[in-house]
Parts: sequence; C-alpha cells; structure tokens
Amino acid sequence: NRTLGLAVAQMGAVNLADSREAVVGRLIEMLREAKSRGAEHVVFPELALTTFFPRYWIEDQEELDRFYEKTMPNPQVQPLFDEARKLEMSFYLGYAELTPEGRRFNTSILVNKAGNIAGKYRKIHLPGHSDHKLDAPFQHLEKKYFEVGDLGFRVFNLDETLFGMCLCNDRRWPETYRVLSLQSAEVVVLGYNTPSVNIHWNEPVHLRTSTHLISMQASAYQNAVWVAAAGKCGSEDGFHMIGSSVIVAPTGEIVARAITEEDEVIVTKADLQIGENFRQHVFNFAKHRSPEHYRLIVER
Ligand code: CDT
Repeated sequence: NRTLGLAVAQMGAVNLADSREAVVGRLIEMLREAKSRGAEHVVFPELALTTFFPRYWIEDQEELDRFYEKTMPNPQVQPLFDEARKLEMSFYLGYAELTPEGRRFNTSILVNKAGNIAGKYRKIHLPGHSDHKLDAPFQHLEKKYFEVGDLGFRVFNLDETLFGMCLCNDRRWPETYRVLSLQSAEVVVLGYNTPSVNIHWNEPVHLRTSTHLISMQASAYQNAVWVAAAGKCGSEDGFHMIGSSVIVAPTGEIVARAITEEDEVIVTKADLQIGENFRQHVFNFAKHRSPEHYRLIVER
C-alpha cells in the first residue's frame, strides 16, 4: 500500500513580542523532530509566523502591516525552506499575505521536497466581524483584515500525493471537503487558531474542542480523506486558544492527537489505500452521488 509519513506540528503561543526569527527557529526544530520520527510531510498552523492578530483592533497601518508577509519565502522564512529541502521534507504553512497590489489574504502554501511552492490557498470562510466590538473581551477581525480568498479549493499533486488545503473555519463546512474530495484529494491539511472563548454567546469551553473534532472526523469519513490539522494554541498574551491538533483517518478515527498546549509534533504513517477503499465502494461518487438532488447547496 502507498503510505505517507504525515506529521502535524502544533505550536504553543506566539506572543506579540516574539520575533519571526524565533518563531521560524521553533518551526525548524519541529521539522527536524518530524523527520527523525519518519515523517515526509509536516503541517504547520494558520498564521504560524505571528500571534493571532485578528484579536486586536489595530488602527495604525504600519503596525498592522508588520503581521503580513510581502513575499514568500522572504529572508526571515528562508531558513525553514532551506532546512526542509535539506531534509527532503514537504510542508504546509499558514501566514498573512499582503500582495504587491495591496490585497490581504489569510493564506497557506504547500512546499514540495525540492523546496518549491507547489500550491497556494487563500481562506474562503472568514469568521468573525469587521466592526470594533467595544464590549467584547477581544476581537475576531478576520473580516476586516482579510479579503475572501480568490483561488477556490484546489488539489495539488505534491510529490505524488494529492493534497487539498483549507484554513481553520473552513474545516467546519462540509462543502470544503466535498469540493476537495471531488478532485480526488487524498489528504486535507489545515491550520487553525481557535479562541477558547466565544465572544458572541456563552458557549461552554468544552464544546470548542468537541465541535472542532467532530467536524473533521465526520468530514474525513464522508469524503474518504485523511485530515491533518495543526493548531496554534495555549495562551497568547493572556488570550487562550484550544489545542487538540489531530490526524484523522478516512475511517473518521483520530490516529494521533496532541496532548499539550505547547509546540508538539504528532506523527503517523498514513495508509492512503484506506481512503481508496471507501472511494471504490460506499463513497464511489460516480456510482452513487445524486447531484441533481443537491442543487440547493449551490444556490444563495
Ligand atoms: N481562525 C479561525 O477561523 N477561527 C475560528 C473561530 C470561530 S469563532 C469566530 C474557528 O472556526 O475556529
């Protein structure tokens, strides 16, 4: 059977005062650990290079721009690309993108074993709000700081494995996985930053973790894909985010789960045939799907 050495590199907090160099150093350390434990591919979190800045109302443009990458790789991130190429590892990385035209996206990339960017995704389901919520304990300003992604949900052949990408809130939407699965994705990789506290209503904290897991477990099974999810978690300058980074098999079972809220690597040898079995039988799309009955799904 075809297998993939698949790792998720969960990150503990990145505080406002932490430099890019320090953060990239942590990523490199986890990349090396993943390699030593048999991984070929590592998934890093959403907005992995900075603190989760959408929690702050920032008026000063220069201050805001510091959270975005204007080029990728750039000199500060280059050491990660260099080390991955040296180790013959591929990776997924999330970061805030500022284009030469001044457009802002919540972005992720796939970098192949040769060190080249082989795929890019810009987050489609942007949660939160764009107004300043003065009564809230913190903000969730993704709708202010990012445009809705313009690249769609695409699948990339990365060193002979078919990868689909998404970011954080996308993982809660069944359409995300279905569109990727319809393009024969074998592995869906994603990063997330999920505040433990819901600022909109009094949601019990344990539900933040259970809805995170149930979304990915159901979607992995229903779409016959592996799902690998890397969180940035713990307390960033006092603002707590959930951990529980996981690797989920196409059976819906969690095969690896982080137990800390720190930098932590989890690894599995993913058997890609498991997904293929489901795709040939119960979820044989060509044989059993009935899209003529699904029209409502794509209507506004
Ligand atoms: N980063 C991100 O998308 N976080 C959201 C928080 C939802 S509450 C506004 C998530 O779905 O985890």
